[in-house]
Amino acid sequence: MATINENYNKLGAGYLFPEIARRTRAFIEANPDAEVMKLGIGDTTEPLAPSVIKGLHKKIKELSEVETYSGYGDEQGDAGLREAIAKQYSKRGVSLDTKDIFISDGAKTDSANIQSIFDLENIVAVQDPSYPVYVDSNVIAGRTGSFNKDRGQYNGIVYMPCTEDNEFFPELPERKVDLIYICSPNNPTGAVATKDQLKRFVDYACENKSVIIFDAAYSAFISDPQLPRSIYEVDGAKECSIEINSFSKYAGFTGVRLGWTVVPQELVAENAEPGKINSLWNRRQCTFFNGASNIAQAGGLAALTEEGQKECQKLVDYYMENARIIKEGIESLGIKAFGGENAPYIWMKTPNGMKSWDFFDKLLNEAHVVGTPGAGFGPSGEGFFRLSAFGHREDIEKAVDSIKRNLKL
Ligand code: PL4
Repeated sequence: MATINENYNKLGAGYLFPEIARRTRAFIEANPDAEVMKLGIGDTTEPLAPSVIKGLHKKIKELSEVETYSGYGDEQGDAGLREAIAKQYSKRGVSLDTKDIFISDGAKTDSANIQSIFDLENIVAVQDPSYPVYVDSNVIAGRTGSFNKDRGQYNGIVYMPCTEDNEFFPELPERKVDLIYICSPNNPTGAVATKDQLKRFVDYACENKSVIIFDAAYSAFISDPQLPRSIYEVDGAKECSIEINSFSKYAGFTGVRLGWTVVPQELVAENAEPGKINSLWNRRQCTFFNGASNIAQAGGLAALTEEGQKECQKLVDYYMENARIIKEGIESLGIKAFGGENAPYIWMKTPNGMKSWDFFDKLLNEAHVVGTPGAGFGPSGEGFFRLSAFGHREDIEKAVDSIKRNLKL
């Protein structure tokens, strides 16, 4: 007799982003003449960089000829791509063995799966608010109790509030925790952790034999040279941190699908000597994953050439100019807004303390603009609203203009 994984029953009815898409579709159906501007899901809109397109074409050509055709690749990823990624880290003073780098089909997959190599008894701490995958994957794995509706939290998870008072970076957890998810530049708040802030968590993790899972999917959006793009820029981080990254936002690969995860051989846990966690992730990937698409990997390699990097930087700059336009527009209405510098998300306070889902409906109905309610990222997101800077410039300008003209404050 088959039975289901009942942990799924603990989850909220729908995952955040499909729910936004559903509500948007419903609005469009009811208002077919309305022009809806989407600043909700953080999805890239601009075409791939010319070098990347060249790299993709070259690979397709190779695949189309018998002499150069290739099938399955290494589960860990293409050796040349792993080397190119290691070279990027070395520019920031971080030395990584290519064996530490595992190519993936994107940061979402790895940020959901990484928990599977840790014991179910581990206590998980998350920034609140945070990208929902961290919590949901641990709920599904069975590392939590039920959802507490009053607190808006799962029992068993330690929520680390990120508020205006702490500039959206949390204090150290008051109780001992084992797995700590940190995202910087942060989705959704747009806050970027300083080296000192990360150092406090690294010291905590080393002292407590905890493991930090550091999601750096937006690292390319950091332009301030003082801010760390990788947790490994902090002394001691290799012994206690896993880092996840992506080509999605840097190179516009949200549809192409490519990312990587660093599991340093130096990483340890209570019952794991150096090398053990690296070998577990290797084992996990070899069993569950057949490697990223060779076409996507060729594109990624092209994105990391000198030319490719210059072109991808232009894409990043484009979105960051969008971020500036959005933030300035929101602030011109007297609304407090955070992020949007070194990060592609603007984290605005809802006007008059409105509930964030109520504001979602108001913004859609009055200004025809879609955003993401802060409460969807955790209880500390209530009273906030996320606007994404990914979009065509024209649409961003139209959206800001419509908010200014039509939103009734
Ligand atoms: C929509 C902190 C976006 N359907 O594309 P990936 O898998 O390399 O990266 C996913 C990812 C990983 N880590 C962080 C992220 O913010 C994201 C992408 N988040 C958003 O709007 O918050 C896209 C979400 C996607 C989803 O359901 O995750």
